[in-house]
Amino acid sequence: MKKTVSICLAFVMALSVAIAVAPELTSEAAPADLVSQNGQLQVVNGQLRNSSGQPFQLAGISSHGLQWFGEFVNEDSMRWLRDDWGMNVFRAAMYTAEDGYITNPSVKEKVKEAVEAAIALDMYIVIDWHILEDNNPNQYKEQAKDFFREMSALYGQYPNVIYEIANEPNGGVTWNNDIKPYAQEVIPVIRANDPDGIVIVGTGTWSQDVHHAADNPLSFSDVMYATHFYAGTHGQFLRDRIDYALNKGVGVFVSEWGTSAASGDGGVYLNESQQWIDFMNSRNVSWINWSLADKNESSAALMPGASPTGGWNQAQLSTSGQFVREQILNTLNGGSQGPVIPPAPSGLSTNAGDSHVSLIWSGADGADGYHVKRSTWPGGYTTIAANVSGISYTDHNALNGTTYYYVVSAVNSSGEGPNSTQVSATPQAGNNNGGTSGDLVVQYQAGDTSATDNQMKPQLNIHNNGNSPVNLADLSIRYYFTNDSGKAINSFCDWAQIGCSNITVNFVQVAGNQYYAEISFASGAGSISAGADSGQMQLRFHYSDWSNFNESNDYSYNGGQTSFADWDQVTLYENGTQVWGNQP
Ligand code: IDC
Repeated sequence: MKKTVSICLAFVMALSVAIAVAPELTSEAAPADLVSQNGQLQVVNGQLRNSSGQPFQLAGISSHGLQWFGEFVNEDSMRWLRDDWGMNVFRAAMYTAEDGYITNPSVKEKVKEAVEAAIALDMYIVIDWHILEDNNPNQYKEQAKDFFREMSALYGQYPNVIYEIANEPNGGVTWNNDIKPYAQEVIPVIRANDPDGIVIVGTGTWSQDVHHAADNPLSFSDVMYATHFYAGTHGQFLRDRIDYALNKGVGVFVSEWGTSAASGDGGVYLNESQQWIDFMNSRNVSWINWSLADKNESSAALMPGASPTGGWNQAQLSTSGQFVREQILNTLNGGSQGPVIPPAPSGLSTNAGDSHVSLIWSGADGADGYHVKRSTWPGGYTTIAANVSGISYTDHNALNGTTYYYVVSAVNSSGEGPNSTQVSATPQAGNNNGGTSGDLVVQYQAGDTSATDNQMKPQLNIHNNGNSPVNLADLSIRYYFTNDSGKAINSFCDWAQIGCSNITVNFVQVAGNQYYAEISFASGAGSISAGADSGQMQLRFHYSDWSNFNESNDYSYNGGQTSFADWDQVTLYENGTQVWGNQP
């Protein structure tokens, strides 16, 4: 009887927690830059503004050709892009030619899926009529009119939708002779269903001739003109054309750009891309990167084989993808709005010791720290440690024989994210040999902060949070890096408290240029007592010809960490079982 009552009470309390939390979740799902806050966008004096007339910027990514890489376009991937990349617009690129809509009309279903996902996710969505090989938009003008008639009829009432009616006219097609007349026929079709939706019109020479449109603009309101650039190919001349158009009060939208050369490959050209982004952001010009695909070309944001539904870690993003994600976060969330609230930490696990419970979890993107919460029943948690800076915690305030329930949340300056999945543990007297997972922590500092000199200097320490000693000979550490030039590498140990002669470093090739240094210990290294440290190990790696490394793309390198702190981008193994860190 008593048991039933307490379960009921727990259930009621859990329910009331859920009810109390619900409104907060709703407001979290609507950060300041999404549709519910900004409504129907408008163009005023060439500037994109929200429904209340404030200047407004969109930043996001485009699909690759939906006929080839449509699998990456779905509500899950778009939710991830919204929450982890902080983006507020997605572009569905529906090729007309090259097995696209003209010969394969079913690709339209993907466009609908993307639009409906964007509506559900409170994001803006560009419907892109992706002409390319078919250089003149008039070639399939009737199909374009039918398509946009249907899209605007279906979705015109939603402020989420933006129409891009001609991706990139090219091949001698001019604004005055071809593109403007085409737009004058297609836009009224859209306007019949959606009187105020934003329309982006491509310009000549693969959407580089925005100056021609600026000299002879359309008379419709809420129209913008496309400029597309690829950072390895297009530079100042094209920025000058954008300024020319903006100075004439004509709206410019960079609805496609790449970090690569114009082929979609080569580079990547991150310095040039940064210059472009600084330029666009300083002028409040909206931009969309090419492309969300795992194709083996440098402009693709994902590494080959990446999941089609999001959840990508850094290693699953290409150099371009990592850069673009950062840029979107900086552009939309770096200002007064602050960073996005971090997601729930994943992978929380416990290890029950004697009068203590050790916890370890995986870092959440964007987190500055973690709150550890506990309860003696599954709900109603109390915070037992706030703003923990690492990804582990040992609860020393635990009674043997009591079952404790734990969750962890991530926090940053914008607020606290949701709780992780709950885990439980019951400490027991004499419980010292149930494995040390969660008790051991690897700490790291960068011994030199130059990512491009001829040495890597990882400095490491193993801390034992448990209450029994751990044999160093049972442990090994992996430090992950890219061997960019593929040359032979030598290692040195400059100093180690346990004695350099007790440390062995082996370099292991995982795949391609992906390597790790495996650091293992001789029996002479001894053990780490409960609560104690291995002490510093100061390592140094260099190429046998002393040429320079590029550490900036090394998973385990963190040039910003110049004093010892927990570091989960190295992994630790005890008798072959991983007990710390996240593999790349
Ligand atoms: C490229 C793709 C590439 C594909 C090619 C042909 O990246 O994989 O094989 O199209 O369809 C554009 C176009 C865009 C191009 C991109 C890179 O809008 O479709 O994608 N690009 O070449 N304009 C300038 C560059």
